[in-house]
Amino acid sequence: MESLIQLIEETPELLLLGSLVLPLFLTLLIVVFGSEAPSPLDEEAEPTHETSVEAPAAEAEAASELADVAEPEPLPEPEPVVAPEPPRPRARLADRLRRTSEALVGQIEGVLGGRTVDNDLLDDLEALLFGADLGVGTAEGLLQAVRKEAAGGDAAAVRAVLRNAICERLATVEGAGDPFATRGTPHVVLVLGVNGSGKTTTIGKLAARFQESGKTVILGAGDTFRAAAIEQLQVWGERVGCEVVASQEGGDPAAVAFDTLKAAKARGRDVAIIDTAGRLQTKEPLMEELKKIHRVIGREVDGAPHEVLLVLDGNTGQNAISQARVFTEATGVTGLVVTKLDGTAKGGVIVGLADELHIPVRFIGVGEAIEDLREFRAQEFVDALFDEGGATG
Ligand SMILES: Nc1nc2c(ncn2[C@@H]2O[C@H](COP(=O)(O)OP(=O)(O)OP(=O)(O)O)[C@@H](O)[C@H]2O)c(=O)[nH]1
Ligand SMILES: [Mg+2]
Repeated sequence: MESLIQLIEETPELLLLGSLVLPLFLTLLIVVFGSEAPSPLDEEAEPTHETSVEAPAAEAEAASELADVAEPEPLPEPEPVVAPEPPRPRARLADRLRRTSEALVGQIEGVLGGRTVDNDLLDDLEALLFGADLGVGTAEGLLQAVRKEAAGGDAAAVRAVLRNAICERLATVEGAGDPFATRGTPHVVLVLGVNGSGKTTTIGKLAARFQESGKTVILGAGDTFRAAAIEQLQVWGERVGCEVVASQEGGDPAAVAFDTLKAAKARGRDVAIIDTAGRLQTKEPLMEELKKIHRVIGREVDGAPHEVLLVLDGNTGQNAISQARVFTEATGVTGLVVTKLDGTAKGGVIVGLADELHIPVRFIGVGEAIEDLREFRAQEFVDALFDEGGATG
């Protein structure tokens, strides 16, 4: 090393030469090996295809290792399968008739207490029967039966006599045969009643029931008074899956009835049900309009209308009897539907209707759903009213 320093001191040209050659030598090295040398810029470069493939592979490997030791992830809960809504179980008739039942029979024990049937007691019983909206004549008739058959008897004897007497009266208005049997082509049902009695709702329920029994149905929106009434029937049509024939608001209801029957014939529908506007039985022009609808229907289909259903709101009590009288005179009502028996204590009116008018009660309405339209069966109705032995149905 000393001799190298001495040599440089003696020949300074050598240092100059070395300072020129060394950079050249270094440059040559960079040219030859530089491309393989890592560059600080390389770290910021976009990942290449190669790296993007490798990374997940590495991750997957790591994950699979973890999986060997970690608790397995719980599987996600399976999506609940949406099952079609099961048909709703029909409510017990006794539950739906609870308020009328309480008004009519529920208080008998309270009225009688430990007493037996005598004149004083008959006065109390009379008040009870009037409270259930049976009507004067019917209440009198029932009291007469109690006087004759339960004199000296107790509460159980009175119940038994009332039960039999009511059942006898109701049996006279039980419609004969299948209410969904058809008698024409199409079978035409005209539906009448005062405002809000439940006509349109009853038509919707009826259409559903006819269709369930395998019949095809067409509806006629003969209540042209309000656009909302037409829409209400159309909603039922959609719900039930049947066609609705309708005109503009304010159209002629007889023309709608005519169009409905034409459509029913053209399309081979089994049943045509015609809605009408609610009308007070005291309004003469409106009753005349009903007669016109009735005539038009009769001209279009032989023997039609095969059924003229008068819909009565059970809440109206005794007024239902006067409504039934006037509508029957105007249009020859063939059957009654008594609705809203689920929400009233005045359901006893059905006994009064039977007693005074003798028009068959085809159906009763005990709620707003399709299954709440029940065929009227006297025995079943009385069992529900007296609710002994857990009447069902
Ligand atoms: N709780 C109960 N409600 C009922 C029953 N029948 C009908 N309704 C309800 O009574 C109301 C009137 O029924 P609608 O069918 O519109 O009566 P409507 O006779 O067609 O009435 P208008 O066309 O206005 O004359 C509606 O809210 C129905 O849901 C029933 O049996 N029970
Ligand atoms: Mg209506």
